[in-house]
Amino acid sequence: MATLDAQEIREIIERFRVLIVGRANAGKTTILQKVCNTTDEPEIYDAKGRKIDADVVKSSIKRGNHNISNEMVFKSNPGFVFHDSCGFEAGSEGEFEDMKKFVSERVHAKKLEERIHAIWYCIPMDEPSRTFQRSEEKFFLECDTGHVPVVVVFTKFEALRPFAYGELKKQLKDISAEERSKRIAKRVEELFTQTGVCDRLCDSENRTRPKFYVRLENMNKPNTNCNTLLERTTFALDNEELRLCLVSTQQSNLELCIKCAVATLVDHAHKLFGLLRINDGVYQYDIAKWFPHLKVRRISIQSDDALVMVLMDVAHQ
Ligand SMILES: Nc1nc2c(ncn2[C@@H]2O[C@H](COP(=O)(O)OP(=O)(O)O)[C@@H](O)[C@H]2O)c(=O)[nH]1
Ligand SMILES: [Mg+2]
Repeated sequence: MATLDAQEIREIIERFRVLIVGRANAGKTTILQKVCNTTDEPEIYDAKGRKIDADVVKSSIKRGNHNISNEMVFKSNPGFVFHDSCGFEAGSEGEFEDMKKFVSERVHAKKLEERIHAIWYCIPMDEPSRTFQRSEEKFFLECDTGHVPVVVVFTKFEALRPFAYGELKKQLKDISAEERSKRIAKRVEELFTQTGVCDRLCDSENRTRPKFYVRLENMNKPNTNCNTLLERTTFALDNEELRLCLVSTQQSNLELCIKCAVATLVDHAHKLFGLLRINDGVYQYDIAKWFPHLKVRRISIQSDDALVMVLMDVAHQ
């Protein structure tokens, strides 16, 4: 296929379509707002593209009949279309079946403009004992997500800290602030592992398994972003056109644009010069040396004659 530019690809795929799943209050809408750089409420359209009054949607959600095929679009970035599962855990078996049908239809949709390109499954961490509930179990056990990547988002991750702090309180007296935060961070990791959520997500019985995990915290605060979610989603897509569509649609992460541009060029160069065995390390060094926050040095490892780069993020030292 001839190379298409971002604009042409966007015309074919039209808009990047995401299904966001998770119980009520998981932080779904907050994530979508961050991705679209806005604090506004989205506009809602039905499956036929007719705008629906926001108050009508709100009251029908309250009554428990939300339509997953409704499209949410933020004025600040109409290149994204979102579908919200809207807390299906509270609903009936019928509601779950509707969602299952919608997912299956839309991940395999023949019409490109109807297809879902990514699924974000949100699991909030503010109730660590309830990370994997019946709704999660059913979704991962039964839903057919085809080739569409599912990225699991552990939301409100900072909520684990007070639990860790509460347990360690006595030990934390009379030690340095640095040591204190180290111990809390370690306990947070232990608490996270103890939830068993990752094991359950990867259970071999599951029909759907996540391609990546992302931890997000403090998304309710102004100076935070969803860059890791956008990045993981980009690299979870198995198709370069789709990746280009997502990266050129999102407008909040310039670093991601650079990463993808470089990664794609390096990949193409490898295909072209593959036989010449150009070393990855050479590229890494030549690219990394241009970035001011990276200190780059070469290390030569004799055993396999490889050139290994050590990138030290000065900002984190
Ligand atoms: N502490 C904390 N609160 C959050 C975070 N993300 C969202 N919230 C809050 O959680 C509540 C529910 O968020 P919302 O996005 O409406 O959840 P939704 O029901 O899944 O759409 C709101 O009060 C948000 O401000 C987070 O990362 N940390
Ligand atoms: Mg919401």
